[in-house]
Amino acid sequence: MTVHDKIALTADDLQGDISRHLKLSIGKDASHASLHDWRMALSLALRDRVVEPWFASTRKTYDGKHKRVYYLSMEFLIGRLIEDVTINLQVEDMAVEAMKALGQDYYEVVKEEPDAALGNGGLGRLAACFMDSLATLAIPAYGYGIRYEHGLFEQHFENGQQTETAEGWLAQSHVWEFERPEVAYKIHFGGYVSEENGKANWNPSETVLASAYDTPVVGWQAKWANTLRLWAAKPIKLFDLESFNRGDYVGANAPERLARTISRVLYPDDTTTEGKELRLKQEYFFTSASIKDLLRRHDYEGYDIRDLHDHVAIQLNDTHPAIAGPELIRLLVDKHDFSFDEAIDMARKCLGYTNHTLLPEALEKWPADLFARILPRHYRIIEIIQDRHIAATGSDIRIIEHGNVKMGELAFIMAHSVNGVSALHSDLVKETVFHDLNAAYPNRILNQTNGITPRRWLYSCNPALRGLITDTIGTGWESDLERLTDLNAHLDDASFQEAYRAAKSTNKDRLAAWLQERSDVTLDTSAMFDIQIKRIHEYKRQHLNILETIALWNDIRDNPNGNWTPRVKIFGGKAAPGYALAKSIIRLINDVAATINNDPITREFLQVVYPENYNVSMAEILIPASDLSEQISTAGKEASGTGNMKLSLNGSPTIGTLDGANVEIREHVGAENFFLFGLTAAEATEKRKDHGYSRRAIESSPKLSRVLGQIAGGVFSNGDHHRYSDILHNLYEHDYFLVSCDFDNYFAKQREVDAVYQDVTRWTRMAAANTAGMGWFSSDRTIRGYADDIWGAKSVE
Ligand code: GPV
Repeated sequence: MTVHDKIALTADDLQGDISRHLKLSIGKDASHASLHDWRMALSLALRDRVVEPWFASTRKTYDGKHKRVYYLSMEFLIGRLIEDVTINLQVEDMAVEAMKALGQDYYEVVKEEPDAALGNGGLGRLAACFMDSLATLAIPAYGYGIRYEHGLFEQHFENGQQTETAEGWLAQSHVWEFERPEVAYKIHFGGYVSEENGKANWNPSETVLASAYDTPVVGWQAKWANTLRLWAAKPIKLFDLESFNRGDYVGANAPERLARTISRVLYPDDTTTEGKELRLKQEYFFTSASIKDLLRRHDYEGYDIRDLHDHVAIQLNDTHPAIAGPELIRLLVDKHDFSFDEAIDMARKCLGYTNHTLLPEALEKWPADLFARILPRHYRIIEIIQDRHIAATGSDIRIIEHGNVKMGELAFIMAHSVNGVSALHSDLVKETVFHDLNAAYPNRILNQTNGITPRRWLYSCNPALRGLITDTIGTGWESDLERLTDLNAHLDDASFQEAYRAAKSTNKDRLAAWLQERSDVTLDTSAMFDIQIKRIHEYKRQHLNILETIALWNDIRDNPNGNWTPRVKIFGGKAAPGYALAKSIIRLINDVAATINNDPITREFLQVVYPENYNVSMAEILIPASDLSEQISTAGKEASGTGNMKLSLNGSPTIGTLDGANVEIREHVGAENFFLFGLTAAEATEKRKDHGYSRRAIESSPKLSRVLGQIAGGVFSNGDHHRYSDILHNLYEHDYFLVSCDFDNYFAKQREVDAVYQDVTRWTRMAAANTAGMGWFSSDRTIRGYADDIWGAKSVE
């Protein structure tokens, strides 16, 4: 049976469904329909086809009494959904045909869909890839998160500087979701705890309603579909009639405004935390609703609460939902008569925790007084967890320390399994942040190297390469990505190489056309496209990249008749609105771009572009067009990276450090197909002990000294000598991220890249070897690892 039989669909059916939805669901006549109306109608017609597999999956889970996975995440960075669904249902051709018959261009309609940007970066996108793989592997699962009214802010550049405006994806109706008004839980905050007959009783001072919205997530070829359940905060009382009658019309709306605030906006911080009360409320809000929901389902199915761990695996995506431990214990003790020991034991059997960073500023902690004020019962429970932990292990690690509640320690102690996200990162987790807890709980820490879904990050975003792969090795790789190694037999085949180059050049043309239309920028598509796309952060070192760009510009100017390899340096990424140094780096990149792009001497060799508002949809255009992937974080600081995987898979070799998953990427694609530079994590740690290292490194590098002198001299800032004093001061006086120490090595490696790029055969082989070697990085492999090692969950069928 093909997927089309399964969902009973032909292009005619689809066309009929679209027309019917346009008329009956949207209320528009074809002659008056806008692009937006067509998109709604198309989406609804596609959604109809997801519902059957969705119901069937739910039925099978109930009938087979299968264990369910609950993935709790503050972020799901989904992007657009139409293509996701047409790809997984394998109806792209049909959709194109049906829309054409209706006088519409499918691809124009697709472009009209706003990104669901309920996440900041890698952590949120990982959750989205995991949802795709869970459905593809037919593992019964729910994603639980927050239905933010405003996702990640929109980024604009004004005179090169980032400004932010609110994003409004929900200003129009979100057709993929189903509202579930009957699924709602009261979530409490504040108040005090009293005791009655030895039972604790929480008397909260504030209550909001968590109301469910479900989006089906269909897997490859509609084999299975799971649910993404997002919670919206609503008032328990819609409207204060008393205030209204008094003539206080603003006050009458207060209950609604207050409640709604909780799910209003995604915190735009990435790998830093903001100790804000509202953030803690968001975390508890969605975690409590999710735990209550899974307990209700367990009860509804008639299972004994004492068997919860046989039916439920809860994964905490970072510490943001770490309150799940105390919340589950609270419900078991206060509502189900468990003893504390029994409840702690049960919660631990259900919980797994994934750590995504070693950066100290990202390890969540809450002022104890704030925490105790918002969640008084949980605060008490955490004290009890801490006491039992100390009594059982003799460890002197505390959860509450120096007036803070430390969420990393809480998550670690409450989980039966703690994992890092790359081999190197997991080792460092054991050696550093959780050194002592690892000793107290040996074997609790394990590794699950991140992955990416090949459906979105190859099949959907790169039709040119998709076609070549299928022509070369046949189908099946889409859900068995390690089959890409079959490409290895063709790497030296001239016709394969030519086709591989043709695919890349199609993608570069597509990017060039997109940029021309969007920003009126013209790209030289024969130049190397050198891409760094990710959040702007000191440890990711976009400044290393732009400093190297300036040094190259100098060299070209000094010798304009040299044998230069033309390059386009492309940057993409947002800075947290409050992160001043990251914003300075953005401005510097834009300033340097303005100077270099207007230089007639270097113009044919070097161009810098930085399209504003990088997001998932932009990544889908940039990644397939990339020739060189910049993964240049300070070794030991990038937990994994996932953009590194997307770029390499799409035939873009990496220039990078031995950091995060770069280490494993290099092993899989072969060291000869990876441009390695820089200090190792161990060397970086040593270097930092070497007082005055940055000034010495700068002074011993003529190229870097010259570049920093130019910046200080105002070459890129219209003579303003102070515009970049923050960056300069940082580099000379401190440079924790070792930009100065890695600079010369990086510059030299870039010149090696230039030379190899001129050898077209060698370069093509390298790029294709990257594609061939990356199969292991499918998130299907990652999810199998979690299912086997952490969840004890199985594929159905
Ligand atoms: I903590 N990550 C993120 O995107 N946001 C965060 O708040 C935190 C971590 C990222 C890491 O920086 C990446 O190295 C990693 O690949 C990604 O999480 C997914 O694990």
